[in-house]
Amino acid sequence: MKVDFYHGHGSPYSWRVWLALEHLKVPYELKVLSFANKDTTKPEFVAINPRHQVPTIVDEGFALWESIPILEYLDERFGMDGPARLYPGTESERARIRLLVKEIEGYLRGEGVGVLARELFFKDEGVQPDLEVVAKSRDVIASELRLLERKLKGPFLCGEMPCAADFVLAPELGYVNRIQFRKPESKVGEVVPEALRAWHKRIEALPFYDKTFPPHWR
Ligand SMILES: N[C@@H](CCC(=O)N[C@@H](CS)C(=O)NCC(=O)O)C(=O)O
Repeated sequence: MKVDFYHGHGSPYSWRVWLALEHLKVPYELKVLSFANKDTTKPEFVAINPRHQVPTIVDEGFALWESIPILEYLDERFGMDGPARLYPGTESERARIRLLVKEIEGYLRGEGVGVLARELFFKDEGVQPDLEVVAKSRDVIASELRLLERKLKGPFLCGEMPCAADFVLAPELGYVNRIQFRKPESKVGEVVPEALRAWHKRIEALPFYDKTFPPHWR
């Protein structure tokens, strides 16, 4: 039986889960919701997820939302006996991955990329971005990426294969590139360290990456 995966193109949270489903080779049914059409607030979706957010999955009648609990569930449900893991290794190695995930979520996204994207893309029509907020969030992105660069353990954040932390980081670099493309004056692309640029190229080269890329960003 396939897992239903409710997704919205461009959501960094949902993108994490799509990469993870592919990595684990989980059979899933992609259900794309349109933010423009307010699909997340329609009664049929709210009946599944009262918080009306993507990502949401339904596995044999069990509905789950919040990207990080979803990653942990998918790993336990499909990773244990499958071809790949999201949280591989010993107890301390798995704890390290959870720590990276938490830090990427809290600092890089929460205080950096999310703040910058809101400031540049999601303000009311005609309201100018606050340049102090732009500079501060870019500094956060720069320092968080410098820290993360040192966490690479080979080609990926936990070694030879990508893990949950890679799939939480990947949409953030996707967003940094997107912001740089649409708002070059932000100069945010310049703060990505060399080793993470190379890491991002390896992520982009994964056989399933391309289909997860937001179509309206092409
Ligand atoms: N903390 C949540 C955040 C999910 C989230 O914010 N989803 C947004 C898109 S980026 C959403 O579905 N918004 C639609 C709505 O609130 O109706 C997670 O990690 O999954």
